Amino acid sequence: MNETNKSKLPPGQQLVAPGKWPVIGEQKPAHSSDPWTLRLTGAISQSFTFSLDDLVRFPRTNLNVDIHCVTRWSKLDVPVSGILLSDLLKAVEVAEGARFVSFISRSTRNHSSSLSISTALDSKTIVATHVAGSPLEVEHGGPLRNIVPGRYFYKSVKWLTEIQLSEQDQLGFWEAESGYHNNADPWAEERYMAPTLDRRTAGQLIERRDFSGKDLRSIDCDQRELVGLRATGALLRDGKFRHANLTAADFSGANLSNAHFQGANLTKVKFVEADLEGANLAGARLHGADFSGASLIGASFGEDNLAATIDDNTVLPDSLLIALTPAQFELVQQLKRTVSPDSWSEG
Ligand SMILES: Nc1nc2c(c(=O)[nH]1)N[C@H]1C(S)=C(S)[C@@H](COP(=O)(O)O)O[C@H]1N2
Ligand SMILES: [Mo]
Repeated sequence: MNETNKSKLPPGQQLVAPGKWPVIGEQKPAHSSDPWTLRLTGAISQSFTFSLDDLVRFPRTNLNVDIHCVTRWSKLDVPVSGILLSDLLKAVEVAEGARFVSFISRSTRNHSSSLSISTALDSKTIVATHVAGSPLEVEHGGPLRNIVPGRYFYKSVKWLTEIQLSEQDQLGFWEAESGYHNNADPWAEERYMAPTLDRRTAGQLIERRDFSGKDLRSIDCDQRELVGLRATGALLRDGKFRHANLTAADFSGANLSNAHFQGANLTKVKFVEADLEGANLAGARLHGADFSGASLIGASFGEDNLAATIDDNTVLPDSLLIALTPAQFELVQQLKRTVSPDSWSEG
């Protein structure tokens, strides 16, 4: 990585391979036979509905955007073009008391995200129609998505169909559902809101070693003795398990995105079908751990000379490793070469 790229990479982020752009979250818009429109609604003098043809009449702007996903992958200098939010808002009269803007998707769950109007304008929020001179691909939000430069990418809603101005903030889909931070500044690592879990409940669950099916986002289990923990299907985004002993724990189907496992003992742990996007496994002991079917986008197996250790019973199929960044992919290949290659288990 050159010096310029280094200074453009916020803390805890890693670059994707050149030309690679992961598809995250919803994969396609809601089905509809109506032509695409963009509505401006809420705290404005009058609602507007623009067709894609109407939008052609607005001034166009080109921006080089750095994409930073909350699950720790970044893609720098993406040449985006479209219409600045500031130019769109010139067409309407924004009400005096309006402070917030919501971007709403034509998707099955009406996916949305919000920002203060001042943050949205200061960040040069753009309604993007093209990337690198070609129409935005559907899986990345075509025909329209808003892009908020300088915020985690969940603020950039795919298949944008409505921009709603309001006096009060309305939390977006991920912000409400998963505790993603509402400000989302990658330089301040604003990934998650403070957890709501009370210490007593957490303490009892840790005592019983049963997290199965529970919502325990951001739970703090650093250095805990959790041998044989049952945690199938648990919601453990941002969970803290640094230097914990999790020997033979079962995290099958659990959501462990951005979980912290640095230095943990993960001997014989089951991560079958688990979401490990952005999880940190640096220095963890992964002997006999099973990652079959797990999602590893943005996951890390090592940092600053501290790598995970594996053995020939670790199940970490190559088909999963293609989700890693190039540096992490290379590191895991190296780890694999250090254990007896002929008895390697491909799962
Ligand atoms: N409609 C919609 N927009 C969305 C999402 C989603 O699930 N649905 N996911 C968000 C998240 S979490 C990210 S990181 C980016 C991913 O965009 P990409 O798939 O183009 O990389 O879209 C954001 N916008
Ligand atoms: Mo994301």
